[in-house]
Amino acid sequence: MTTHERERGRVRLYACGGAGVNVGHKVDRVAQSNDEAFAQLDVVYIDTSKSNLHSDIKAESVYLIDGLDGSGQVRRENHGAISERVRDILQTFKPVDLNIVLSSAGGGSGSVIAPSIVSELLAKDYPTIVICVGDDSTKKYSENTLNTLKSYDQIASTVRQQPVIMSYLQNSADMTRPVVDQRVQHLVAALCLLFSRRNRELDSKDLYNWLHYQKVTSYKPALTALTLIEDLNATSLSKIGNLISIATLTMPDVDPSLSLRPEVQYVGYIEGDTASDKLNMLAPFHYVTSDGVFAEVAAGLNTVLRELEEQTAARLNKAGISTSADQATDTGLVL
Ligand SMILES: Nc1nc2c(ncn2[C@@H]2O[C@H](COP(=O)(O)OP(=O)(O)OP(=O)(O)O)[C@@H](O)[C@H]2O)c(=O)[nH]1
Ligand SMILES: [Mg+2]
Repeated sequence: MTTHERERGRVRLYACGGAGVNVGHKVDRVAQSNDEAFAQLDVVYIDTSKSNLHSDIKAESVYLIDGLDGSGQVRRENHGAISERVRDILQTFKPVDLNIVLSSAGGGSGSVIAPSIVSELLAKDYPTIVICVGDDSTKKYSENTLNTLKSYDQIASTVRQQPVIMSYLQNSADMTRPVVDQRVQHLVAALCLLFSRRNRELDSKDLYNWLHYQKVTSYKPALTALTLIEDLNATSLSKIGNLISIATLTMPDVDPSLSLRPEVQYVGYIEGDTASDKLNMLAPFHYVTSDGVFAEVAAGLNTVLRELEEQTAARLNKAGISTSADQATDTGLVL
């Protein structure tokens, strides 16, 4: 390393709960950890059960909350045991330059572990990004997804008063699990490029303020959408709301400016096109935080839940098959 060369950036992915472990493992396998253009990525796994762990995951990368075996989709079930361990989890797996916290929002474990970790990371002011996979295919998944998003909203606006920057993806017939998984892998790689410390003119403090936008813009800390956009045009913007802060990676000969003026933009120059080739993205590309997305997601989930409630209310109770003439023994046998 010459005196001008900066130390390579580090990214840690906290993969929480079943979906976190599954997708984190995929990210781990394709991690560009030997490529100097990317930050060094390290995936750690945190769950209440062993059932999603793969045999090639190293024991030292795993934190199992002992004595439990899943939460059975009930978020309240292990909340106490989980919150007791959060500090120990962060002692075991110390935060680095960027901390990405990944889980489903629909299960009972990852959806509690991940926001608990995020709350603690933000309390200590560590750069943090959440990747959250929602689901509205059952009542329980919808309820859990909504409450998980509400948890992040509370953490951001009230409890920590720090933005929770989240990339939200929802499993569905149109966006199947493998497609979601692929998108997560791509985003993690793109974030490793952004936090590599190899981009000219982009300092750690720039990235810190990109995430802590309340320090440089008129926006207040909130649950905030993160979107990776190659071609920032009117169509891509209509879905994500108002732009808050933008980090852009480009090449020395490609102008990074936008057709509209954001409140703040941080630009870094990647050297050579190998990195953007690997990501299959054309420079300039933008990491955009914006104030849209979650109001619509919450409205969608509320609609699903309301429809299911109406169905429940309209349901006729099926009569049992026993009649008052039937006599059961102490253990319930009708003879
Ligand atoms: N995209 C994607 N979604 C997954 C994957 N595995 C599980 N899910 C989704 O995650 C949700 C279920 O949550 P899990 O993460 O398995 O639950 P958990 O956090 O382990 O919690 P419990 O098992 O209830 O203790 C559902 O919406 C699943 O569709 C995966 O590999 N990829
Ligand atoms: Mg599980």
